[in-house]
Amino acid sequence: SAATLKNALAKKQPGIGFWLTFNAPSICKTILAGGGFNWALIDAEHGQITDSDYYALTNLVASSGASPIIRVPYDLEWMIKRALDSGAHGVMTPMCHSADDARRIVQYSKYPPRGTRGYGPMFSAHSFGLQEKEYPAGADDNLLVIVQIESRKAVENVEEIAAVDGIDVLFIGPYDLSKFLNVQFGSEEHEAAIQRTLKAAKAAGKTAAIFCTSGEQAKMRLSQGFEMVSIVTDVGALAAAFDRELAAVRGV
Ligand code: 3PY
Repeated sequence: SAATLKNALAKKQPGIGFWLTFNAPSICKTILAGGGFNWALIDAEHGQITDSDYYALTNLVASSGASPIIRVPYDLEWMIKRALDSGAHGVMTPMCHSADDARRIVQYSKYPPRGTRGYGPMFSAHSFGLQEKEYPAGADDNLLVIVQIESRKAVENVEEIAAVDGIDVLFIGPYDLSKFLNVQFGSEEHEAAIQRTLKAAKAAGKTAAIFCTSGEQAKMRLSQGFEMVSIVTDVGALAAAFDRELAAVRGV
């Protein structure tokens, strides 16, 4: 299961994943049981997930054959370190606004001499099916560094961000993007920013990715050339199913 997503992307297969926000291995396992995903996002930015949940969730996702990606709350060195040390196959940072931000994130994600990641591979090895001593040699190359493009400043700098060596994926956060652009979700300006990011990623040979809220939307993005998409969040799917059935019984 090691590096499932990275291998899929290298073979030009779509990376199809979902968002986990509950700190509940039982929910995670239920979703993964059917198979078919090549990544899952463990959300410690907006989700109910924190450091002490990481290890169980990364290993559970990896055991199903998908790549566990952790979204850290912020792009701080210690946060990235704790995510990677817990067995994430990739780290996602919110709010990357510039090439300087991107270079810092790469630095935090790589061991010396490339970067400044501290040495502590005792637990990171397990989700790759490796022993501690086998992990460090491949870590810099196997881990995905994923930055979110979700602000006006990020879109203005997106070609430079895409060119930063060590950045693997530009991941659009469309909800924050609409807020930071101060335009309606789905408006012409919103879509233009999305398309500019897609183009910049492709021109730099990086993976273009976007958060979606349905399989249909994700399919549409794949047809536009995006290579990595999420379909739903655990909480979103659960809430929608309950709303729908409650409305049915109440007859509204
Ligand atoms: C956004 O749409 O802003 C995201 O980051 C997805 O959670």
